[in-house]
Amino acid sequence: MANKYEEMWKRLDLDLTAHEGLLTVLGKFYNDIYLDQKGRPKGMEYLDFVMGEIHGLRIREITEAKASGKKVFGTFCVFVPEEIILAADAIAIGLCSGAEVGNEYAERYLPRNTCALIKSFFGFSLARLCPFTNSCDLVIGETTCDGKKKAYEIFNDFTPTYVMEVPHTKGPAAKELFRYEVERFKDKVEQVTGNRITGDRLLSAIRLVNRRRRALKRLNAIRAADPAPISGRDALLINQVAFYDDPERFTKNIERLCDELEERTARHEGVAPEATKRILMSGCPMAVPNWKLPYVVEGSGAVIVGEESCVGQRNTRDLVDEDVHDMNDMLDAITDRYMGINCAVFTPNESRLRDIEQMANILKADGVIHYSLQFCQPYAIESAKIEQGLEKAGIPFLRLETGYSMEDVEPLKTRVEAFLEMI
Ligand code: BJ8
Repeated sequence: MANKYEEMWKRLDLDLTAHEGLLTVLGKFYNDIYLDQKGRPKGMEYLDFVMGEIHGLRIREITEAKASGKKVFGTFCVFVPEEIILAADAIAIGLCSGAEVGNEYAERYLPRNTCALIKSFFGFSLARLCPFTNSCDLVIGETTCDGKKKAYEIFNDFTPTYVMEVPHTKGPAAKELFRYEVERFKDKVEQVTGNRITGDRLLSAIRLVNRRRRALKRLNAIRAADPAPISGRDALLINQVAFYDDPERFTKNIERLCDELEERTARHEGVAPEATKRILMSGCPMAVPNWKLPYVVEGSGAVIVGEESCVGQRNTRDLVDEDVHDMNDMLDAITDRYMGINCAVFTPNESRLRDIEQMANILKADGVIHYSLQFCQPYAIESAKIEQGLEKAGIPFLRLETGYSMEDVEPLKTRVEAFLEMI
């Protein structure tokens, strides 16, 4: 029987056969990693539903919104201010992908030793498997790492791509540059949408995105409880879905889930017994469906209690100041908030170490596992400094490098088990 979304996928120019294969594999993967968990909170049913419909209902919503005149912007980095997109009554979607798909296409343009995240977004797009990219009116790139910024030049030949300049230092000149870029981005979004971004619209978008961040911060805070009320896999999934879902609906559902988790905590209930080894993950962002390491860590008997990552606390820690009076104030507040993100592309980036230490203490982590994607120089190189710093602070540390393939699951498991034993 034909899938009820087949016509829509055809119109989006997907390769239907390959796409069906992808959904089958992902469905099985999701079952094994997510649905087989014991004692999941009831509120995760919403996330299961969203994931089940991620290429279906969500794409239909986006298609209908486009038919009514809305524009869609795809992003790859948490440095792109979503508030500006929403203020122009447009849709913002995170496009990073976490699966080894379409590598043979990606490698026609990119060196083999390119990080998996970059290859993956090329692969998904060139293999005609990503309904999100194909729904975009404009993709927004950024000059963060060298790999991404050079890849966008090529990507622009397939999908219109606009690039924001993100500086690599955090001094006053860098901040001024980014403030200019925020304004240039606002002009671009207004031009593409044909909608003027007024102060009122921008302020409500700031409040909306802040509400979502507050809900995610609340979730992070609840995870300090022992026993842990939610698994790291589920918390990661929530952070991943935040990039795709309608922000208002998502926030309501996460607030409800947090109510449930707080009740669980009060009853001293958790997903793993009290005193289970608690791990803080830190490093490169994990995009859907990059669930390998959390699966390995939790499958080895530990529980993940936090993510120092852009799909995690780096994306939620700071809010945009809402005490603003005019457009200038708001653009300044957006600049301040975004320039506080501690991505490894910045130098120096000492505040990231402080963040990790603080998270490890608040969340009562027994150890930190640092994850870098193979060929990601910023995170792999920075991990040496993180190791030194955590050693000084007496926090056990394990450094792992991996890609999206499942071939190294066993060696990873061996290293994680040895680490858990040691702590
Ligand atoms: S703010 S972490 S989302 S750039 S893994 S593509 S860095 S080679 S993803 Fe990131 Fe923005 Fe920074 Fe966050 Fe390059 Fe490394 Fe690949 Fe990476």
